[in-house]
Order: sequence, then C-alpha cells, then structure tokens
Amino acid sequence: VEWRGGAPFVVTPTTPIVATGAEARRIGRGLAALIGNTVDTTPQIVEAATEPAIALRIDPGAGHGPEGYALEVAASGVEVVASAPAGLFYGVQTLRQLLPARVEYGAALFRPLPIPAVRIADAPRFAWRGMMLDVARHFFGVPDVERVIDLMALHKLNRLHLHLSDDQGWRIEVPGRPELTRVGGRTQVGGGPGGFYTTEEYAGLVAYAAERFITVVPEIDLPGHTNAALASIPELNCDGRARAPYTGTNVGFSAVCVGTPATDAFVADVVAALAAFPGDMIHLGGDEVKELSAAEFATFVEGAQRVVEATGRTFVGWDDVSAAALTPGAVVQVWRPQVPAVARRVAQAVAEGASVVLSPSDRIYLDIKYDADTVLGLTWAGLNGVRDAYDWDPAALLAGVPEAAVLGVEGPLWAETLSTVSDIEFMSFPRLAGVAEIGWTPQTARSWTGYRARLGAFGPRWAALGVSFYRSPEVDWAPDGVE
Ligand code: TNX
Repeated sequence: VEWRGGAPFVVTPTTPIVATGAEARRIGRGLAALIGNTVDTTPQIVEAATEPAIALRIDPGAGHGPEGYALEVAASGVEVVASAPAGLFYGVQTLRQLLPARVEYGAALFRPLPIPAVRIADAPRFAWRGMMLDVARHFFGVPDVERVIDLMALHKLNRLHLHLSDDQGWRIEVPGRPELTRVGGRTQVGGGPGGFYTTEEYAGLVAYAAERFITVVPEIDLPGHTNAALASIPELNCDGRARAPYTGTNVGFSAVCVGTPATDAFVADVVAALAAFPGDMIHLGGDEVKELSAAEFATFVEGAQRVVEATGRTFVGWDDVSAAALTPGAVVQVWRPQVPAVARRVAQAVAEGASVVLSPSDRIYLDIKYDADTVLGLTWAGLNGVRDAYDWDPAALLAGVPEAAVLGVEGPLWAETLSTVSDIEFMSFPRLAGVAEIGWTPQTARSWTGYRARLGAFGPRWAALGVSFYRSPEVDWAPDGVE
C-alpha cells in the first residue's frame, strides 16, 4: 500500500464504471449497486468514458496471481486491474473498504464519496481462507447462509465449509435416501424443528457462493457424529435397530457399523450426492470417534478416502484422520495443534504428502467464548479473544508443517449455542476479520497494534451493514453513523 497524498477521487451521481466483458461487467454491477441507492445515483456501466471514472479491467497479463489485483486511486480516476475475475472482485472489495462506511447504508441519501489517493498491489498469502458453519446442531435456512456468504465476500474469504450432518441433524437431501431428511432433518439441539436444504436450495447456495468467488466445501461427518443417520436408517447400526433422535450436546457416542454392505452403500450414496454439485473437495469429518477400535476407524477412513478420490474430489478430514493412512494430496483440517500426539501425527501426514488447513481451536474456533462474560459459546478450548484469534503465524504453529504445506486457515463456527443469524454474527465478528487478514497478509506486514487500529475503524462499516459484532474492549471502536 502506497498512500500518494493529494486530492482524493470523488464518486458523484454521474461517475461511470468502465468495464468490458461479462465478468467485469457483472462485478461492476455489484459495485454500482453498492454505490447507488436509487436509479439516479447508481453508476452506469459503460465501455469507455472521457470523464473521471472507475475502471475495472481483466487483463491476463496483469500479474498478481489468480486472486491478486492492483488498485490505483487518483483524483483523475480509479483503476482496478486483475488477471482473472476473482482478483478483480477482491480489488473491488478493497475499493469498497476505501469508500466511506456510509456507502453500506442501503437507503441513505447520496452524498459524494471520497476515496483516498493510493496505490495497492495485493495477493493472498494462502489459497484457502475459510469459515465453517455448523448447520447441523441448529439449522440455518438459505437467507441466513446467504448473509454469511455476503459477509465472507466483504472480507475476501473464499471457502465456506458447511457442516451438513451431526448427531442432532441431517441437512441435505441424498437421492434414494429420503429417510435422512424425513427423520434426521427434523431435529436440532434443544428440540426445535430442524430443517434441511432441498437439492435445489443447496445448488442455489453453491451458485450464490460461486458468484462471490467462494467455493462450498460440504462436510458429512462420518463415521461418528452420526446419530441423525443412525436414527433414519436402521441398517447403519450393527444391531440393525434405529437409534432414538438426539437433541443434546454430547459428542463421541455414535458411529456407523464399519465394513457392512449397508454402510458401504450409504457412504457411496452420500459421496455421490455431494459430488453432483460443483466443487473440488469433500469433507468426511472423522472427528471424535470413541465407539470404534483404532483398526475399524482406520479401515473406515481409508475406504471413505478412496470413495471420495474416485469422484475426482480431494478428501478432507479433521485431524483425527491422521491416525489412518492418507493418500498424498489429502487435506487434514487441524483443530488440536495443542495436543502433542495430534501435532506429531499431523507432521507425519505432511511428510507423507498431505496438506493442512489450520483451525486451531484455542485461536480461531469462533464458537469459543471471547471472554468469561460472553453469553453465547463454549469454553472447552479456553477463551479466544480478538487478539488471540489474530496474533499467530500459520507457518509457526506446528513443528514439521512448513508454510508450503499450509493450504490456509479456516474459522469454524459450531452451533450448539447459536440459533439466529445475529448469534452467528456476534461470534464471527470481529474474529473472522482476523482469519481473513491471516489468510491474505504476509506475516512480516502484520502486527496486533496495526490490526487493532484498523479494526476500530472498520466497526462503523459492520454497524452500517447491521452486523451485530462484539464490541470487544480490546479495541477502540470508532463511533457509528456519524461520518
Ligand atoms: C469439537 S472440532 C467438535 C465439534 C463440537 C466443537 C465445539 C470437532 C472436529 N469436533 O463436534 O461442535 O468441538 O467447539
């Protein structure tokens, strides 16, 4: 970032957006909708302009990698250039963050919008910059997930991991297995109505995310965390008897019967259902299985991995799967780096060719309380303050796991204690902004003091968007709505 000083660019009701090609024009329409609140103040998308304009360009020779961009703001004009659409989209998100926070109010009367003169060249440090949403413990409907996707996009995150099944609920249709949603889809923690996504709704979410350059990573948790499936399909149990539905919050008590034709057919159907949607990865959980022997667990994971890989997708599992033999290219999502035995096994998996996504539970578990006064959330991993969530280096987290083996970072939001989108927002922000910055910014350019100041200035933008973020006392928050 190079602040150039001097006069800002000022967006007025007549400022055009210059964009050619379908993708640049689509991204331009998004920016136009942000700037304008009425037909009179919404910028026109044009092919060329003589007056000061905002130019959005995709130029395959622009450099900065597949997700990077360059942004230049001067009094005479704004230009965002990227070699691919994702980079152009991220450049526009940066432009959005440079615009006054009041641009986020959807109906406020138009006032000219200054953008400070600056030159930026930007590209992400990591390829996987994610959030996980647990829609199994409590179900969140399509509009709630779209809201999460919108907020992820503002923060340039690119992976939405959906935890689609657990003991308390099954949330996605599987062709030929209507019991899963008819029985397993009707429960949630605390006994509420639950719910599930129809195939059309889920496809709509995947497309909505893709329009914002976010790839959905679906997770069906196996072989444990499966009570909802065990209640729906009796044959998945070794005794052939359906389990009772479960709406509590214990973990580790359920597992499918390993090695039976019924279980193998079930895994095949589930993986085929997930592989029918656009995507590149399939997450099969693997966590907290207490009801199987070590041999049964390894047999299950190795078989499930083969089923996923046969579809051409990459297999992802929680760090528990490092107890099995993983194929090179498998992805291990690390949640317990603080447990020495887990850290050793993960390093071994990396030595054998696996890569990792880092979700340290004592840092970026978004469902862990901020401090002792937080009403929502859990405390089993301690307390995760705003600084805790930000102030760590992915390349230094685990011995034997160098930066090159780290695909990226993801903040998981488990939903035992969360039931509304406002609950989601409160636990996610500000901590998810820290995940985003860890994902983008080189370690040498990061500091808690710098981040803390920028976070304080970002509060009014969340407020304008109606995000019910936690005003942590660790940060000096700028006042809202008074620019
Ligand atoms: C552990 S993290 C779990 C989840 C819980 C979470 C609560 C992981 C792979 N398993 O089942 O929801 O803790 O923080």
